[in-house]
Formats: sequence, structure tokens, C-alpha cells
Amino acid sequence: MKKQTRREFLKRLGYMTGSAATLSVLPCCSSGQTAGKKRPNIIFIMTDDHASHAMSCYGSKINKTPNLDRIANKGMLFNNSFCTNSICAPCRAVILTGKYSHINGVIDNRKKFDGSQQTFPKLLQKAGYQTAMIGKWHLKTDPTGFDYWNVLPGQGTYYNPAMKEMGQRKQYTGYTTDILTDHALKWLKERTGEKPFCLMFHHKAPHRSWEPGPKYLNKYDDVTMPEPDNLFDDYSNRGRAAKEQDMSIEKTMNDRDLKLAAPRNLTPEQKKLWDAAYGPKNKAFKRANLQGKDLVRWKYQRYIKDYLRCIASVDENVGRVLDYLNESGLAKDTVVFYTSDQGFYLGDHGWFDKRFMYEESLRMPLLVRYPKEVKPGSVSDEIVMNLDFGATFLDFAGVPVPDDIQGESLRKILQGKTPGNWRTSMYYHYYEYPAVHSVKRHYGIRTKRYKLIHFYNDIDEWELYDLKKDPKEMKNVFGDPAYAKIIKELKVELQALREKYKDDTGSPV
Ligand SMILES: [Ca+2]
Repeated sequence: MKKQTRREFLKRLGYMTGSAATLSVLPCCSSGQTAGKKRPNIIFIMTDDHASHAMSCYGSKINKTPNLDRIANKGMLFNNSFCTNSICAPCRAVILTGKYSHINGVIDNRKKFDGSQQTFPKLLQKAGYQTAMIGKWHLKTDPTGFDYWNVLPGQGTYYNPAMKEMGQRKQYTGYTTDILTDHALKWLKERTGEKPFCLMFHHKAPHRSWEPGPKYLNKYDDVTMPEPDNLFDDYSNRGRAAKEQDMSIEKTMNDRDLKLAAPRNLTPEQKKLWDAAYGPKNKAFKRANLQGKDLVRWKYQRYIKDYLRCIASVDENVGRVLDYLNESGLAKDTVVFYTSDQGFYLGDHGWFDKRFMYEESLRMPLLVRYPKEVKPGSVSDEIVMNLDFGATFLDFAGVPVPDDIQGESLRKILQGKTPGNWRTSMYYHYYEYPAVHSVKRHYGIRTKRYKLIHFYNDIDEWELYDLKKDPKEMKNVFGDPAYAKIIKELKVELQALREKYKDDTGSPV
């Protein structure tokens, strides 16, 4: 590679001394925040496994999310928001620390989060913010950096959840999405003092096994959902990683996923409603004795409807919080974030679950509303990551972003003033293998047009997708000589990103 080109790459990645990217670690200066100004409140709503193609503001063909759309209509929608490691606990650790998995230590769901390390809630707390964490935590160790916390142990349950409130376990009766919202509203209403607040309000839904609330058990009964074009993908033109996964609707789903078995922890009243909803449908299914593609089609319908029923509860409950912000007058001074810890396959490629660097699970929905700085109905196509959230919250709070945080504040983008040197590619690394769902370890780079992936353990295979010609990633063009030059450039940039983020794990590029 020519020296000139290398230098240009490094400059773009913020390596060269004095570059704008280096200066951007001082967002309190760069974004015009001055001491003495009223600092905004922050409500960071996150769901679990909510794909953006199941939100009407992102053009969903299968459901409506009127309350989530309210955030988009009054704020900014991000079209290219990506996670750095598409799985629950790692994503959360990346958000808390603003650092990649290999640095914060939670490379997969099996690792425990070291709560003694620096996190954005701790920095906000130190700067005089009141901090709270309510809902799904999933990091194995107790939350740190919060004045108040009340979390679901582990994955939590959809019905009648146990919760751990400041270390004390308590049991609740009802539907978890409603109960978590009750707790969030209670905390907001009972808050005292003049401090600004940061509330992390994180739902369990719509995570597997997609158990709908009592109110929505029969929603969508009278409709047939459109199927994705690649529901019956045979993975031709791709490598072993896609062929050898274990996350297909056809082969991987179990009776609890498909509601052929009821959840075990329902009260008699809940069980009655559940059986009234699923009993007749399951009887009809058994009578039909479906086989082959017809059986896959039935499973898809059962899965997607339950998934969307869970989202209906999320949407309704997000509406309750937005209503409260309006009624209380807090809305004008509060930054509202909505995202999910990563995307999800909604039958795309015949799959559910996440993990792969392919589009459906790499993407995170991201909506941000803040009337004082964000233009209603605005849209950004910039490449942003969960790595950036912590820096963004600190920037809004006027807290200097420490040098060791690897993300960049999104505040300028939200203000409609994207920095000229904003990133043009992102780096991804997934580690949980061998493990459930059998998705092999891989890292890669995504630009606006291309995605280069290296599955480096168990197999040594590269994949390249031309997202302009092949947005659904059905054809790996890594072996196509027409892309040789692009591959060479992407590999250089990939290596530069690995160096920038100090990742020497996995095999070398
Ligand atoms: Ca998740």
C-alpha cells in the first residue's frame, strides 16, 4: 500500500495528531455546552431483540408502532445504526463503557461484567445526575453507578417476574412489560430534588420466547403476515457459516417458542386466558398435520405474530412514558432515546435470533427526541454505533468524554451539523462460539456500500457483500475478480480499524 493512502486512512480514522477526530473527545467544548446551562434529563429506553423492520417508522410491512413513531416524528431516526457485537450482554456492556467487547471484558453472554470499571452512569452520577436503572440488566453482577436500580435477574420472565431492587429480591404478579413501566413511572413521579436525571429503562420484550401479554393474545389472529422473500433461503452462493448455524425457524424452534407448550409460571387466571387464545389454534394445527414448507410457513406465522404481540405491549407502554413526560412538563428538557440491544431475523434467511454481521441483526433501531436540539422528523444516514451512546449522553450532560472511551458523541449529528470527518465505516466482532445457535466467530467492516466479513475460527472464510446490488446479502462476491480492488482496500481499512480499537483478538486480517 502506498504511504499516502495509508496516511489518508489513518487520518480519516482519527489517528493523526491534531485531527478533528482526536479533538472530538472534548464534546463539552465542541458542542457548545457551557457551564451554568440547564442540563437535560435523559431517558434511555432499550428493548431486547427489536428489529427495526418491525417498526412502522422504519417502514415495517407487518406492524404499526404508533408510540415509537411519536419519537421519530418529534426527533431523529437513524438509518445506519449498528451494534459492534450482536448479542445481549455484550451489547449492554459496550453501551455502558463506550468500549469494544475485548476491552470491557464481556465478549459473550457467558462473561460477567466487571462493575468496578468506568461507565457512563458513574460519570453522570459523579457530575451530579440522579441515575436509575429499571428492567433487563443481564450482566450477571449487580448494577453499579446508579442511585436506584431494580432489575430482572438474568433474562427475566414475561409473566410474574422476580425483580432485584437494590439487592433485594421481590416477586410481582402481572405482565412484565407493564410492570417495568409501572416501576419507571413510579420512579419518575417520586423523584425529588433539583438534579437532572438519567433513567435507563430496559424491557425484556420482545426476546425469545415471545410470550404476549393478556391484552394482545389474539391480536393478528385474522391476518396472514407477508413472508420475507428469503424465508426458504438455501444458502447457495454463501459459505459454511450460514449453512451450519442452528437458528432456523424450520429446525431450531421448540414447543415453547411455538406455544405448543404454555409458559410454566402463569397464574390460574392467566392460564385460562392463554389456553382460550392458543387452545383452539393449536388443535387446528394438530388436525392439519402440516409437513415440509407448509409446516415452516405455519411456524413463521406463529412466531412473527407472537413477536409482534410482544412489541404491541412495548409500544403501548412507551406511550405511557411519553404521555407522562408531556403531562409533567418534562418533555421539553428530556432527551429520549429508543433503541434495542441489536436487531433480529424475522424469518429473513429462514432464521430467528441474531449474532451474524448480516444486516438484520447488525442493525439497531435508533430514535432520539430532544425538542431543544433535534429537528422533528429528521433522518440521518450516518454510520453510528452502540459504542457512541455513552459519549452522547455525557456530551448532553456537559461532562467531558474521557480519552479511553472509544465511541463518539452523536450530539452534532442530532443538531443537524454532522462533523466533516465523521466515520465512513464501522468495525464488528462476534465471539460466542462454540455455543447455542452455532454462529461461528467473525469480525468485519461495513461501509455504506460494502460489507467484508472474516469467519476466522473453525473455518477460515471471507465474505463480501455489495449492499447496493444485493441488500439482502444473498450472494458472497468475495471470489469475484471484479471486486479484487475493493477487497484490498477494505482489508486495509479493516486492519486500521482493528488497530484503532486495539483489537488483536481473533486471527489477523
Ligand atoms: Ca438481545
